[in-house]
Amino acid sequence: MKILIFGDTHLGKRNFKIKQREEDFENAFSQVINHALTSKVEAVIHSGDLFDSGIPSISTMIFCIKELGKLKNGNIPFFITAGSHDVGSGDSFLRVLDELGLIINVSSKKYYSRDDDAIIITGEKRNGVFVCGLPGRNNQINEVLEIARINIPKNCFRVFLFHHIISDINPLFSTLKKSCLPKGFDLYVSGHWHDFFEASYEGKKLLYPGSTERCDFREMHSDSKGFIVYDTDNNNFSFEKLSIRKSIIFEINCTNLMPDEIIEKVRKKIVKGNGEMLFFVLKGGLKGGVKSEINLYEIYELAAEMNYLFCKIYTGALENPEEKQTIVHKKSINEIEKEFFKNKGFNNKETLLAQEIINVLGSGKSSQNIEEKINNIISWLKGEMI
Ligand SMILES: [Mn+2]
Repeated sequence: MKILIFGDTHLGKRNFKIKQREEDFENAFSQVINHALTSKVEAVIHSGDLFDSGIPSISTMIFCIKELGKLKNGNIPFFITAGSHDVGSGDSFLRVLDELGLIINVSSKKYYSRDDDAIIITGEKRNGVFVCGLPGRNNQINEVLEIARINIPKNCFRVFLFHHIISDINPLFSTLKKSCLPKGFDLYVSGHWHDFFEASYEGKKLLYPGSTERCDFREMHSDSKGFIVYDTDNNNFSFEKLSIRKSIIFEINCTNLMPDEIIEKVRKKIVKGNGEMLFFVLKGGLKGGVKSEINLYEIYELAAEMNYLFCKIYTGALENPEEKQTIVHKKSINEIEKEFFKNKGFNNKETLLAQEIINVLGSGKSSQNIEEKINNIISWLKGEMI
């Protein structure tokens, strides 16, 4: 049995504000759906961030409904968990797709219930594949998993689906302790991390398919966007690369150059293109003049003439001559927050209160701790502010 796994498709994203980039994201999505249909997989699993926003544009909705309709006609179930981008402040378009029978959103409320101190998680089984999991937006995820109870069915292939970063990938961005994951599944699948990543858990594979297109400049360096085809008979998989628009990045050392010389150096790099995205990262310290003298518009025009989709020049790492002596003072988050609220016109007391609220809302600590802090805020409000 074959299962196709992909995620972080971010449909509707207008990368660099260019219409063609929105189409590129759709194109990548269609390639995956076509592969699912032609290679006759038993199920498709999407690891979240189907859309770039909870309420996508009408044209994005129509595109998605048409594509998912093809899978439905082919009797291929589409399992998904809501990613961090799929959820709007109110409702999400995933609910519409769910009601239309186009997707099985295993992070819908109906799959969670309480039983005394436990949270019961259920899922769905189609074509011999059982999927259950967790939604992407939940900063209490480790606590939820500690009290979660799952009745894992037998005689089927069992997948646990989520949208969180485990510390194997990056301890700094990690939101889920791998050891908290439930045991007894045949495969673990997650999204949120936009590169392919393979780990293992309890002797089973834990896979991140990565995103299907490059979502921002940081991803422009990556040349392996794709999806996973998992074979349940031998527990092996292949990573299938997608055919996506090329991006070209040049780092230009501008040390001891004048603005005119930099423009010349950049222009020489712009040979005939074929719809690629072109990036220049300028580095080093100018010999004279200032970086605002570099006419970016002139270069952008040349890139358009030479048939690039678009061109962008980053000058953030380029130093004006007088800046070389500047000592960079690293600010703490606390200082940055204070400055932010000061600029908003907050007084000292209001700033302290705002920081305390950020502290409470952003904290993933135990509910007892939060209760204590909220009580502190309330008594503060009573005594100080009113
Ligand atoms: Mn994402």
